[in-house]
Amino acid sequence: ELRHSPDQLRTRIAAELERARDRSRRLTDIDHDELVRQHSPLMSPLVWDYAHIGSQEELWLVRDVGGREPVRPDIDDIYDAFRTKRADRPSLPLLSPAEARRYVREVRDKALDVLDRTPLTGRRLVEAGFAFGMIVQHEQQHVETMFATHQLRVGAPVLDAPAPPSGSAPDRPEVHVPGGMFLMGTDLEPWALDNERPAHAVGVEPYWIDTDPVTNAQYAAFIDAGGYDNPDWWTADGWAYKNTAGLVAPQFWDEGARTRFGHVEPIPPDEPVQHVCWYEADAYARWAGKRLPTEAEWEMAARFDPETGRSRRFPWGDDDPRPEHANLGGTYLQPAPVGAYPEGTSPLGVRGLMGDVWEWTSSDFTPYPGFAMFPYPEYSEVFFGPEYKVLRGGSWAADPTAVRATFRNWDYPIRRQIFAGFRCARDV
Ligand code: AVJ
Ligand code: FE
Repeated sequence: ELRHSPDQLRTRIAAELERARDRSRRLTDIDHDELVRQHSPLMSPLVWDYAHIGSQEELWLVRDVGGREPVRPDIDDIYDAFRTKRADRPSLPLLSPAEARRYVREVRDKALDVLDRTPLTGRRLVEAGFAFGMIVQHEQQHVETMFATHQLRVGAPVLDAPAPPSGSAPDRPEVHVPGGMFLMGTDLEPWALDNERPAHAVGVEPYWIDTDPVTNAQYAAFIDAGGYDNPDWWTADGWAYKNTAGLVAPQFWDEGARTRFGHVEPIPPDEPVQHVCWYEADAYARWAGKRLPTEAEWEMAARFDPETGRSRRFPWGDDDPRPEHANLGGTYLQPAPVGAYPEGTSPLGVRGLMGDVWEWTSSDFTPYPGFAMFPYPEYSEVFFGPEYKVLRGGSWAADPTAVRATFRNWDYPIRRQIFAGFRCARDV
C-alpha cells in the first residue's frame, strides 16, 4: 500500500527504475538512422530523449541526492529542455546512440549506488525517496513521448502488439453525479508531483458525465454531420486554428482508415477516439449539446465514493493499478474498446477513466490553493496559466507509476500527436 519499510521501498524503487529502462530501451532498440532522425519538428530525435533521461537522472539522483561529482557537466545544456526547443534539437552536438547508451548506463550504475546508501527513513518528501519516484516517472513520461514520436515516424513498422481485450456496451450512456463537496488532490500519494498537492475540499454542482470516452463511431458521426464545416460548434480560436491547419478528422485518419505505428487498418468503431486536439473535443461536445467536464468534475467522477464520502486513490479503490483495472503500460499500442475494463469502473459507475486515452478537460492548468513549488519551478509552476489545458487519466502508453486519479497532465489546445481523447459532461 502507501507505506513501505525503507528496504521494501528501496527494492521497489530499484525495480521501477529497471522497468522504466526496459521500456525506454525497447523504443530505442532500432537502427541508428531512425534514432538520430527528426521524425517531426514537433518531436526531438529519439536519441535526444534517451540521453535527456540520463541527464535528468544525473542531475537529481547522482548530483543532488547523492552529492556526487558530475558525470558529464559538459552536456547539461544540450539536454536542458528549456534551452533548445524540440525543432532545433537535431542541430545540437548530441551524443551518438552508442555514446548515449553508455552514458545512461553509467548514470544508472551511480544512481543505484546512491539508492543503496540513501536512508529513506524520514517523513519529508526527499527523505522518503520522492526524487527517485520523480525520476522513474520522468523516464516513463519520456517513454510516452517516444511512443508519440514512433507514431509520427514514416516507414516500415518497428513496433507490434497483441490485440486489446474486447469491450461491452454501457448500461446507460451518462451517469448523474449529485455534486457536493469532495476532496480533490492529495497529500498522501508519495510520488504525487507538486501540482497535485495539496488535498483541498471543492464544491461541485450536480452534473451528468458520459459513462465512456467518446468513441471513433461517435466522432465519425460528428464529421459526417458536417461538424468541421459549421462554425457554430467551434470557439473563435478553434475555428481559426482548424482552418489554418486544415483539420478535417483526427490525426492519422485518412479515407476511413487510420495509420497506427506504420500499420494501415480499419478504424475500430467502439474504441475511444484519440489524436484530437482540445479545439476538436470542445467542438464535438457543443455539437452533441454537451461540454467538456472541468477537472474537478472529472476527478470527482473518478475518485468520489458516495457511500463513504471519501476520495479513493483510483476509480477501483486504493490498490495500485493491475492489468485488469485499466489499459496502461503500452501493452496493446492502442486504446481498448469502451467497456473492456469493468473492474476499473468508479463507484459512481463511470468507466474507462484511467488508461486508454488522456481526457481533455475544460480547465486551464492552474495551481491548487496552497500550491508549493517542489522541487523546481520548471516542473509545473512555469506552465501555470490560460495557455495550457489539463488532461486527466493517462493513455494506453502511460505507465502505471506515472498516473494516478490525482495526476494532472497539460498541453496546448492545438496538440494532436499525444494520445488524447475526451468524454463529455453537461449541467443538470
Ligand atoms: C507533464 C507530460 C507535460 O512531457 O512536457 C518531461 C513531463 N517534464 N520532462 C512533458 C516532463 C519534463 C511533461 N508533461
Ligand atoms: Fe524531460
